[in-house]
Amino acid sequence: MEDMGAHWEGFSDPHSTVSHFLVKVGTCPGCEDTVAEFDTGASTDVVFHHIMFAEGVRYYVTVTACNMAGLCSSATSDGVILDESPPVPGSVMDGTQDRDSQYQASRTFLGCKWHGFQDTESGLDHYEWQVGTTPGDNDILSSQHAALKEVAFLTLNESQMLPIGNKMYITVTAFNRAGVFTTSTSNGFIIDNSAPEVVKTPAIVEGQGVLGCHDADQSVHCEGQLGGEGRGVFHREAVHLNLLSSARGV
Ligand SMILES: [Ca+2]
Ligand SMILES: [Ca+2]
Repeated sequence: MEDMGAHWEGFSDPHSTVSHFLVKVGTCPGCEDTVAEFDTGASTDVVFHHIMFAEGVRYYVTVTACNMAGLCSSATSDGVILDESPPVPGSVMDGTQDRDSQYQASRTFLGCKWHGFQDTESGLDHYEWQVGTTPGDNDILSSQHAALKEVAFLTLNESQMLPIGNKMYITVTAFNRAGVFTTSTSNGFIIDNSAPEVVKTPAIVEGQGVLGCHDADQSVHCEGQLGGEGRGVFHREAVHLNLLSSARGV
């Protein structure tokens, strides 16, 4: 960063007019270790050319106003940090569970979680998130402001129902305090609101049906001798519940 400007106002003297201003820049309030104090005349704007301001360092501008009588008073800015580098990208998960989801049943819920964005120079200011049918797009949900929490969600109304079978991607943009941003996109999710299909309805005949079920990878795996017609293997919870109901004669 080579150029930085400063502007000031509000200096007044009830007894005589301000004759000139003195300006200096430093890395602490009132310091001049970056730009030695110089006279700007009556100008209340100044641009520092060809000064190598370092990233991530807070610079303070001190302005001193002097009147005709040679009396001066000073004021120092609260500082400015230069940051030209975007935040480090993070990773975005579809859905608000602890793990990224690939499928979602609801057509009116949009949500995501993210982590890993950071900016060591100026820090993060806020996030924005959007949803599209291609990575980085926003044709499903336009950009929404998100505070410095690593989760965002909203409920759509019935007229905005999410499409079935189209992969959708969530993009999160992290802004640093200098307004420089970086984006990361999820690997996508698909709406699947249909129940699993039962290819062959299991039948339990008294004395012949045996069912054993166990949990495998969040889906339930049932296996057994069904109605004397051979072994069947069924996946997914809905089938599992139906099978158990049948097995218990409910
Ligand atoms: Ca930065
Ligand atoms: Ca996903």
